[in-house]
Amino acid sequence: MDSLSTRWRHNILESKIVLDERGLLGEFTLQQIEFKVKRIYWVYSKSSQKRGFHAHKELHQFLVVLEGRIRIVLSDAQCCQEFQLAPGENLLIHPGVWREFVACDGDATILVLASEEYRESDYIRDYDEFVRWDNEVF
Ligand code: T46
Repeated sequence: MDSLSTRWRHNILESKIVLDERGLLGEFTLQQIEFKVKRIYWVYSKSSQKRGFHAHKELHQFLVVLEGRIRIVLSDAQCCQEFQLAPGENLLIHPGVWREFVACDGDATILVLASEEYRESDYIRDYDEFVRWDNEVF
């Protein structure tokens, strides 16, 4: 399990964004990501629809906003931190934090690079269970 300080090292890593009259091109390199990527998935989120409401026990993620804007709140049993992300602003999320996110200002699409394959047993989807787990592990 990661230490307390590692859990809260949620860096925002910027992508290169090239804008012209045709639209937008974004770029990031895998060197920006500090774990080996085993899975890539994407989420299309309708405006104002809340998603997340879970924590991961082991999973590291690199979240890339492709389109739209999202507001994401990361928390442990004691405190929380809010981020507003638009294309070009990518968020590194470490295990052990509860996350809730919502597309604001219209729909949004995010791409997620993940350190592990999908495993439902890595999720804690009940907040009270998360608080108990948080108190035991950290
Ligand atoms: C996260 C945020 C940012 C799969 O079958 N395979 C997958 O790779 C994933 C990620 C999910 N699923 C299934 C599990 C659920 O039955 O897809 C369904 C929707 O997943 P969930 O409700 O967890 O979706 P979000 O948007 O709340 O959360 C997702 C990720 O699950 C999670 O890891 O951090 O995006």
